[in-house]
Amino acid sequence: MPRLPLPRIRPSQITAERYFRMRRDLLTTALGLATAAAIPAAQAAEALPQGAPLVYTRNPKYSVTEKANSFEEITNYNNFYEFGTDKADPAANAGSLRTRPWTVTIAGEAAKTGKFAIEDILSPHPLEERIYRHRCVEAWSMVIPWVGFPLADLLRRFQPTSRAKYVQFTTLLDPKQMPGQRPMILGGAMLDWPYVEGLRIDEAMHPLAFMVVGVYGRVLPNQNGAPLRVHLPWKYGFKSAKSIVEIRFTEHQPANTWARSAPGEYGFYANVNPQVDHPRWSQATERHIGGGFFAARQPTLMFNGYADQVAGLYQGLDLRRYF
Ligand SMILES: Nc1nc2c(c(=O)[nH]1)N[C@H]1C(S)=C(S)[C@@H](COP(=O)(O)O)O[C@H]1N2
Ligand SMILES: [Mo]
Repeated sequence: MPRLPLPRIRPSQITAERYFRMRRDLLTTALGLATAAAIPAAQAAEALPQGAPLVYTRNPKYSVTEKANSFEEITNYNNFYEFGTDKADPAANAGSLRTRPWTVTIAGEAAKTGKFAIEDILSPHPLEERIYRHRCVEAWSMVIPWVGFPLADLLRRFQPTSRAKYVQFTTLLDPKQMPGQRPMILGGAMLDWPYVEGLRIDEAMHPLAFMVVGVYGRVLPNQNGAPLRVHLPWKYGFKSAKSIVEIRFTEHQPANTWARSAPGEYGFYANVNPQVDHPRWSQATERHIGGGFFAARQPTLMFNGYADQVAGLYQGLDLRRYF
């Protein structure tokens, strides 16, 4: 039986203040924690080159058994409008994104807020691999072996207050590094930058909500959202913000970029739902990337196949209205 790499320390068991003052090795000895599966110090602290191997444990409980897409497919067919609107643009243009040094601001309705080095964001979290379905609103899909850790474990460390009803994620804003953010080129005028996304706090705390730092056991390539992106496997891909620089706890539903650009087409919830069509195309089926151009489309599953796990989050919610 593979051991589940669940955190052996709850963030609530240590005060965040103590945590942030301590070096990760100090933390290890002072609290006697096993860090076998946590990101080794060198792993977290250095400017990890893309493709560097990560230490992780596979998590079968949260993995599908379908065959994963190839590394080439996962890293060459992307949506990351900051680097262009064509599926091949992010692989061609994202290489120059600098992912170290990198800071993440924690803001809003939480006891612990501030600006943190990515090393401090990552170091307490043991990494696990989860094979997740990934369904884009444009009706294509993949199966991806991500490496990361539960989003809930990260959020709890900052002690959200009772007013924290939502979480907003913000992507880096840097037109120098992100050509798609410059007006007039690569469709840069299309969206409001920076890219923002949001979740209800109970969605963000759901055990499936995953903070991703790698794929196929290696540091995430920039085009997939390095150094830090979320993945919500039961939602359309656009909910999963890439290259995150801010996480904000809010009392009110935060804006999200695609809904802002076309509110009739993209909603806040964006749960994968074969019964609710996009106004311009059906969501009943999807094209599996790698299946070949003439391969039969496959049926799209309610909540992307995760209904058993997430349907309870939406009891009593009209999914046609809250699409
Ligand atoms: N910052 C940012 N995040 C983003 C996007 C984007 O354009 N910018 N595209 C979204 C969409 S539409 C999808 S389908 C997924 C694609 O993730 P992948 O390229 O790793 O498959 O990223 C999402 N996150
Ligand atoms: Mo998407």
